Amino acid sequence: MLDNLRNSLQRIFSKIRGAPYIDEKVLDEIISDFVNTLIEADVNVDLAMEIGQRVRERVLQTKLPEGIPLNNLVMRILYDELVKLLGEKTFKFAIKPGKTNIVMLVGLQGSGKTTTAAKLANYLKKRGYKVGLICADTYRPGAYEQLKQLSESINVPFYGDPKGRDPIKIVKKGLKELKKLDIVIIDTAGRHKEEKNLINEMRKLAETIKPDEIILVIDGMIGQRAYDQSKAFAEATTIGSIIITKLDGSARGGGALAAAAATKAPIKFIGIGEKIDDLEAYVPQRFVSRLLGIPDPEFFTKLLEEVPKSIISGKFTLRDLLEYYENVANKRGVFDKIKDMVGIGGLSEKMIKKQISRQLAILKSMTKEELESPELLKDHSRVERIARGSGTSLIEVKRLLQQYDKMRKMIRALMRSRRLSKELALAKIMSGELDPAEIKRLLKGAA
Ligand SMILES: Nc1nc2c(ncn2[C@@H]2O[C@H](COP(=O)(O)OP(=O)(O)OP(=O)(O)O)[C@@H](O)[C@H]2O)c(=O)[nH]1
Ligand SMILES: [Mg+2]
Repeated sequence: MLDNLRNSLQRIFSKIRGAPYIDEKVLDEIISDFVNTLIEADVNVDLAMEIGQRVRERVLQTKLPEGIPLNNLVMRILYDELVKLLGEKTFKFAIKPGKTNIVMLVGLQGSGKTTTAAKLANYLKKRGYKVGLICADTYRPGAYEQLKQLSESINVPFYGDPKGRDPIKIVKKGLKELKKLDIVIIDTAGRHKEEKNLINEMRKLAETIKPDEIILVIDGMIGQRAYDQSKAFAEATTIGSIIITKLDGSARGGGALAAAAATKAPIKFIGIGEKIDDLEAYVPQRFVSRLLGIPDPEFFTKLLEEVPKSIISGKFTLRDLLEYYENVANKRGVFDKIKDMVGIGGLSEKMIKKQISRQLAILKSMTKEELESPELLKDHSRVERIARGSGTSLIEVKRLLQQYDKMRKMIRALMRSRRLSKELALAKIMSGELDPAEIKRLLKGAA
């Protein structure tokens, strides 16, 4: 669905996630990509630019919570703006109990009314309602047959009169026949010599039948023209809600959704394919999350949450490193992964083990206080004592301290940005899962 829009947005988001740092130049690149992506999806150009401008202001003006990388803020703001653009509010399709709810579908020729009528009937039937369909389209040859067949395929009652000419009469008769049902969906004509006649017929039908809900069906392929179209229909009758169809194929679907949302009309469903099951309730937050390739909207709402104190207050000490070496690094298979971290890439397992045993010796030569408070090791005489005591060299001790410092920064950054405990953060670093760009970003963020 909306392949172009989705691909471009996902490319932008992985760029944001992977960026080692975001300065104004990078931010402007991201925003310009974002704006172009919206315009390509047929979002109104002025609106797209306005959104770009607002993103920029919001990023620069929002105070970043402690320990949260700027990347998160940019992702969050883009997500928010997309949700705002595409609807924000979720409108439920309400069915009044104890009566036959009459739902009338209207829309221009070929917008997908007949298909959608059957999809909606199927959707509601699956949720336990007794649903029926009425064909009130007396213009389109074959309209009767089309809906009749669809009704049979989903096994719901159907009424129509292939010879009838008056839609009002047909609907009245149909409603009598189907009066025991919870919901009756009326499919109307889209084909008329003049659009004015279509609107007139629709208005008359609505005044006589008094449907509980009139749904405007809009073809997603018309893009931002959806704005004028829904306005025109809304002026003629009370449009209760909107269904946008063909979002599966359309390159302009994003524009159509945005345009419909801009009229403040409630978009309740979207059509995402030709098959009977290709209709879904429209929830903007969920829709945007899926567009961005992260199906869980919670991811975005949590991006700026401050990390619980209990997690980030944990301090990574030399004792933690000692314990890690003692517990984990002695196991087989870990050596390959940790050799980059301890700066001994290219060595055989035997050599690595030897290196680690030397590092262990260094750590074991430290006092309890030194293991807990590495700042004590700024004192050169302590470093000398440790080198002598462990049978290693000054250089080796200093190198270990450097490595420790790097790990400490990365762990702190990981604890804050990913809410990992100290142990998990260390395991992540040692597992070699982090790529160089991410390591650079963590070190920079922690500096
Ligand atoms: N890909 C795709 N095609 C759709 C969707 N909804 C409808 N269609 C197709 O659009 C075409 C027109 O659909 P109809 O349901 O006949 O449209 P209509 O509004 O009833 O047309 P008229 O009765 O002539 O006004 C058909 O080929 C449908 O299969 C959708 O969500 N995705
Ligand atoms: Mg039709």
